[in-house]
Amino acid sequence: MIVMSIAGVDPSGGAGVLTDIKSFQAIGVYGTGVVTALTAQNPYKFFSTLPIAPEYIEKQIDSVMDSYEVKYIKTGMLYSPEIIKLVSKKVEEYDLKAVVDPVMVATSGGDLTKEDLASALNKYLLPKAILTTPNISEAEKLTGFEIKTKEDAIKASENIICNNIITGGHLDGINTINIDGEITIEKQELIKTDNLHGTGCNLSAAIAAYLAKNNDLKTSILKSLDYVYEGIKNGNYGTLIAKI
Ligand code: PXL
Repeated sequence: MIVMSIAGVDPSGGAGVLTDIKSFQAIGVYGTGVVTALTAQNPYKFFSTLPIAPEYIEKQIDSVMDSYEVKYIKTGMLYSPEIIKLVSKKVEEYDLKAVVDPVMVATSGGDLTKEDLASALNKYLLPKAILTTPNISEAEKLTGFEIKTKEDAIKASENIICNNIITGGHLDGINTINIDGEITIEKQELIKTDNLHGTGCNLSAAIAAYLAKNNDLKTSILKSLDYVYEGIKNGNYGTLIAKI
């Protein structure tokens, strides 16, 4: 079971490709990582971004695919519409099952995107994704709806163009799951902490890993919510305790 993260690098290891690989490892799948951008940051401060040329991202994907059989991937920070288009092309070319974390703004407020990415995600990548995992503000950007209540989240969820989970860290712990139009509300207790950097990355990585281990989509989502929750409870350092 080989999975791939296509995402940015956070050198402090809490978000992006580095933490995705830790989650893959914790759940028991072999992780590969394609880098879309370097960042200079730590959990508290974001300094800058250096995007990788789309042609070189393509080369990375091709070189992994040349020797490994990868079915499930997760995408994180894609930075620009050009990179989104490229990733969408490769998803189609290799028939990849993509869990898309529609990263737009870092928890620390950093520059993770060049411009408005919501329309490029909606146009190019989400139509080919098996799942997207927006938080509340990303779901608002994808749909144009304001989300203040559970009912708002359900309405937004029904207007995202692929299966989705709208995570509820900023909605009282109410996670809204929509698989093939069927809504499931999964409420989690909120943990008081200021260390949430990279939790979204770990959620989508875990879902790709559980899918690669032959869990169905709903089971993969529920196991991953549990995995990230346990990680946060334990200090969110690499979310190391996985129920395989
Ligand atoms: O959590 C969003 C995210 C994704 N990818 C990278 C990041 C962050 C947040 O900081 O740094 C590389």
